[in-house]
Formats: sequence, structure tokens, C-alpha cells
Amino acid sequence: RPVSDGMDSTPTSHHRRRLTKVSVIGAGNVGMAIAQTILTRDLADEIALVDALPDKLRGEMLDLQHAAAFLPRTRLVSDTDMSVTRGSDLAIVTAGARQIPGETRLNLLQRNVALFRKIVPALAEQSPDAILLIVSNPVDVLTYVAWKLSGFPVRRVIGSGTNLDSSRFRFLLAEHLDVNAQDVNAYMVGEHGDSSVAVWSTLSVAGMPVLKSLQESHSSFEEEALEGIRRAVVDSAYEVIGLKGYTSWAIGYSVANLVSSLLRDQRRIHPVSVLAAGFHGIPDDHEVFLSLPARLGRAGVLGVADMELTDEETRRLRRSAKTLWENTQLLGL
Ligand code: 6V0
Repeated sequence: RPVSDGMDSTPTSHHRRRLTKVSVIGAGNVGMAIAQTILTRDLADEIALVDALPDKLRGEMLDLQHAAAFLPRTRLVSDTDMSVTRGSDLAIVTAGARQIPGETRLNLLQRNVALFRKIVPALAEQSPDAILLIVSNPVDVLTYVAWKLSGFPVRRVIGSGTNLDSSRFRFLLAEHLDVNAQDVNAYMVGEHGDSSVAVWSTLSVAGMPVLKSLQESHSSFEEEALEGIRRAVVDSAYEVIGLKGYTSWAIGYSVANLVSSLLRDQRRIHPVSVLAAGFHGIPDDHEVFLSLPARLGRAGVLGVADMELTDEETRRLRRSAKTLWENTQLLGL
């Protein structure tokens, strides 16, 4: 007798839970680390993978499917065609062109915009109610591009932004203070990457402000040392890339963390790339995306915190906003 004969196949309840579908566009290092973390954290019932390279894509899908015996049941599908993403609740874009040696950032950006013209309208058509989560770099500009190309309301277009920078920041501070990184409340905001702003004024450990006491007791926490820690956060990305060629695990966990807040309506606050016009003196008509602490839930961005910044922090944020705005003006979207 087949095993199934002994099983009761009649559903005991008519209340079937709505299934959650997440799509990951770009099955490279970053896309696969994200898919893997979503899988192990049981955040989706179905994951659709899309990449331009069919063999690599199928190989990646099979490799994950072969772990089925050790994981919560999740349907995994993949295709080079965007129709596989149909009906997604959340779509994560990690596809991106790589910088060719000697290529300018603007040229790379233009190639990525051309890529997004292919990807984003097709995604939006397949899943008109989805939340778009952009990871490809330069993430702040490409989140703006995705917003424009999708026609989605701004609350449903989010860039992973400085969520990763903030977790690197928390890690470095935790090491320094010999505490658990989860107890370190510290934000990096602004542009993801070189010009990110470390918000020292709100730093706390388990709710206790620590900056003042650190400055008093540790000479290493003086002004330049603080900038040194911010630099170390920025440089740590370059260090990983220099050593292993790309970054993957931390961005995988950091994006899966956002996925959990969004799809499970956690209303947690994350520094992610959102429309920053009107905040911290950024002109209302400068449509730039920058990371600010945003409350995330099932509807997307539920609110953006108007955090208190020092004059210097505000100046840095405005400077990034100005550069980003000038860059986006060149794109002609
Ligand atoms: P990768 O390993 O080259 O992966 C990119 C993937 O995109 C490849 O598998 C390509 O085949 C695929 N691809 C290219 N064109 C298309 C297309 N038209 N449709 C579908 N797939 C396509 O790069 P990696 O995974 O290392 O990085 C991906 C992106 O993430 C890059 O832009 C990184 O700079 C960016 N990161 C962003 C981070 C953040 O914090 N926001 C962190 C790390 C990396």
C-alpha cells in the first residue's frame, strides 16, 4: 500500500491561509544569499527566482530544492521570464551590471537604469500590488528609478539602503564595548556607502545613552575616533569585497530582516531608503531617496521618523541629497 493511503487527505478546515510569494530578481551572490535566508527563516510559501543566465539559475534553484528535507516546505520556482513572478507580495531586485575597470559611476548607473527599464515595468505588470525592495547599487538612485518606472505609490518602493551599514556599525560598536550587537541601538542614515551618516547623538546600549560616558572614559571615542569608526564601517564593505570578491551573508540577513518586518507586519523601524524630500531641510521638490528610520509593515513604509540630528549630521545628509538629486536629474526619467 502506498504510504499516502494511511494519511487523511481531507482538509479539516476551510480557512486556508493566503500563501506568501516572494520574488528575487538576480540569482547572483546577493540574490541567492537573500533567497537562502528567507528560506531558512520560513518567511515565504513560494520563492520565484529570475536571472538572465538560464543554466546558473536552474542550478541555483535545484541546489536549494535539494535541501527540502531540512527546511520548512517552500515552493521554489525559477525562470528567465518575469511571468514566473506573477502575484508576488514582495519583489526584491538584486540584478545589476558590474563595474568594468575604468568605468565611471555614471556610466555604470546608466547601464543599470537600462537594466531596470527591462525589469521594473515587467515586475509591476505581473504583481501590481507588490512591495518592491531594491538592493542593486547605487541603491538610493535605483530605488528612485524603480519608483518612477513602476508607477507604484511611494510607500511600496523601498531601498535596502543603510540597513546593512547600520548592522556593520552595531557590530563594530558591540565589539568595542563587548556587548551584544542586538543591544546596540545605532543608526547610519543618508546615502548607502561612502557618504553615509553615523548618528552618534542617538547611540544607546539597551536604552542607555553611552556616548557621553564613552567620550569621558575612552580617549579613543573623541571626535576623530568617531569618524574613524564611521570610516571603518564604510571600509568594511570594501575589505570584504577585496578579500572574497563580493559581499553576501550580511546583506542576505539584513534583507531577510526587512522581509520579515514587511510581510509579517512587524512595524519595526529600520534605516532604509525612502523618499526623503521635505525631511531635514531637503527641498520638497527634490525627489531623492535616502535612508531614514522608517516603520515597516504589510503596507510598506508606514511612517518615517523625523529624527533629531546635529547641525553637522544634517549638513552631511543635505549634501548627499544634493549630489543624488543632481545625479537623478541627468537620468531624464
Ligand atoms: P552578481 O553576482 O553579478 O549578480 C547579479 C545577477 O544579476 C547575475 O546573476 C546576473 O546574471 C543577473 N542579471 C543581470 N541582468 C539581468 C536581467 N536583465 N534580469 C535578471 N537577472 C539579471 O552580483 P552580486 O549578487 O554580488 O550583487 C548584486 C547587486 O547588489 C550589485 O549591484 C551590488 O552592488 C548590490 N549590493 C547591494 C548591497 C546593499 O546593501 N544595497 C550590498 C551588497 C551588494
